[in-house]
Amino acid sequence: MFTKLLIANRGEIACRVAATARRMGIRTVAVYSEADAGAKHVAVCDEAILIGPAAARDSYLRGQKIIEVAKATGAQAIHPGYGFLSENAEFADAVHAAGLVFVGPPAASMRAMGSKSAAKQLMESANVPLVPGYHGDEQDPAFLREQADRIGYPVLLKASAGGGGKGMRVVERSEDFEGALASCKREAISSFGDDKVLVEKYLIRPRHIEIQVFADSLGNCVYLHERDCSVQRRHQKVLEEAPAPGMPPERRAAMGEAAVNAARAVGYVGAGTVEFIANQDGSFYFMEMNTRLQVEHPVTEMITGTDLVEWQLRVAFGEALPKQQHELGIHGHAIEARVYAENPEKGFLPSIGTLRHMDVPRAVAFELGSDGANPAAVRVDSGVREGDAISPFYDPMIAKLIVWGVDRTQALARMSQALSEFRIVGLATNIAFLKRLVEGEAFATADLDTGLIERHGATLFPPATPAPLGALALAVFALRGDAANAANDPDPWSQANGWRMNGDYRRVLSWSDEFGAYRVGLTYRRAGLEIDLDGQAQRVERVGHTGDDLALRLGETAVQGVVRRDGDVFHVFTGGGHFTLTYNDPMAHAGEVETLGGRLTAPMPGKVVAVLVQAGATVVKGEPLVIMEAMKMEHTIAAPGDGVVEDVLYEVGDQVADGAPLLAFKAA
Ligand code: MV4
Repeated sequence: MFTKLLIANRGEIACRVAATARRMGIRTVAVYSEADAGAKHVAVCDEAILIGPAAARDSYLRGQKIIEVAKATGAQAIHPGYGFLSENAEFADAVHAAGLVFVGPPAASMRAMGSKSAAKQLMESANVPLVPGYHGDEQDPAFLREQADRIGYPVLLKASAGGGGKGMRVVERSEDFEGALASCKREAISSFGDDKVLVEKYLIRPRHIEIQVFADSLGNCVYLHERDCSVQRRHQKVLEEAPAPGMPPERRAAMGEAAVNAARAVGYVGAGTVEFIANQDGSFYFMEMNTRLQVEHPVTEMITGTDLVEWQLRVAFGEALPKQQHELGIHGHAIEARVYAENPEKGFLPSIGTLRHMDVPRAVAFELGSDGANPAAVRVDSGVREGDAISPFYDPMIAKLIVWGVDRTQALARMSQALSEFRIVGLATNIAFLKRLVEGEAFATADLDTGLIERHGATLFPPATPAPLGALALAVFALRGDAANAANDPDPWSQANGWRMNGDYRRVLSWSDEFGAYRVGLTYRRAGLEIDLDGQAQRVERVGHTGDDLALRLGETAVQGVVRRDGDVFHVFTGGGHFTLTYNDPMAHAGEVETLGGRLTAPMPGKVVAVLVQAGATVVKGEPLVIMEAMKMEHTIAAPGDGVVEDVLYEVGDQVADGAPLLAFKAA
């Protein structure tokens, strides 16, 4: 086996490959750009070499430089991950020419699958089912229109050199054909430099079902079953799962064998994915083959109890496949969600920023797989850590969240729970969107097709709602740090029961968000705390906390959640939602307090409603000392600096005149 592997990638896939290499006792070499100097993948590898500036074309796409680094560090093999150079035949050739091993398929297989129409012609001869259509070299418009009439409308025009949905046109009627063809050719020539077009029967509400295949260099080739990747947005996968809901075993075998035929037809070696498009009735057709390991490979690993990167390394080293077809059963169900730094409410714009806070879901106890494999029930593959910035130079993926369940129902429940535990502060994410997707009727009932997200836009992008009282209550308790140390903190201020030295008193705290200000009234009674907002009042008390979770009882309702403070911004995660509340801290105006020779005087006539310190207390700048009520407002008299309160001159309930000295204070 190799002793040293260079990983020619970054982010989560580089970390993921490094994890397997380490487990196999293979040393790893990372390459990184200037923007990634402090990145996680650099930290997890044994060595790391800078290969250029931030831009991918000056770093991760510099094949020759990468090969030089491999040779200089004594790496025997290069793993390309996915994206970047992973499907670059010239790079694969150059790696071989340098006497190194490219962990992936032969360059010839990449080239064979590179052109859509060439691939389809090859598949036809390999008995792989194709969508009824024409993908030959004849491009005469009248001829192509005859083909479309023969196929039957609606038909789909596709640029042969196209991909990812670019350069496609749906034609509903024969009379529209030649106009659409001309438009499709214009786009193809400008986008791909090749205006060759193919015509296909247009599938309505299709599903995207792909088969993981694996071939070794000794002639063995197996399929590791299917993944349903229908939940996409603009040809970007969002959720993936294995196995595909509702897949009958005989169809699974037929698709698997077709995929193996496709792989054999191009002399494939290594991990590959054959993508099919399927009708709702299950009929399936070859779409394309991806000659690399895919982002969504973990769902396959979880249901088959395999490590596909280990398979890649063993096969690249010349070993036989670790398992044969009959040893590859399906155990349970796995779902993957791609967590991105993007803002669904703003058209999924990437959200650049720093992960000021990142809670990842706790891995649930292992479950025994059918063959003794232990798929971790919750897995997070991530290339970033709390405190990292999401770089604007690359794909804004934060992590892949993968869950396993004994069946789809359990996997769904675990995904929903795991997404609730995935809390990020510092930039916008798609987590709430993913949660709405997973919990939505369509996905939950496996009513899947590639148009799901588009069709359910209204429920997936609900208008933002004002913070509920429960969220504000959680923020109030977090303000006091109740979640942390109320039990043993003598400071009367921090007691959540709010009881004060004498009598009830009420104060108002103010938060705001895009909906405006929330003036939250807190009335401290001997019986406990009452919270009110817009006239709605409820008793509230803390009933405990587990870890970071605060648990409150609001009236008769249980409220649970986590609050993460980022300065004056309170991020309240509760009920599956995330509310961003900015605290309007009256202390912010502490400077308005007059101090005469160390005495702190009343800024106006009023009533003392709280005395928070006793004579002799050592205090720090800004610490609340006395609260006065005047003109229906509350005024907190704060320590003007670090020092000692030498004397407290009034009690709760006392009326004080404007300018009256309230405390004797001695600055430190
Ligand atoms: C299709 C199709 C319907 N009918 N072909 C999109 C890009 C490429 N993967 C092929 N694609 C499609 N080809 C026929 N004959 C619908 C799509 C399609 C799609 C396919 C898979 C996953 C997501 C998709 C999103 C939109 C359209």
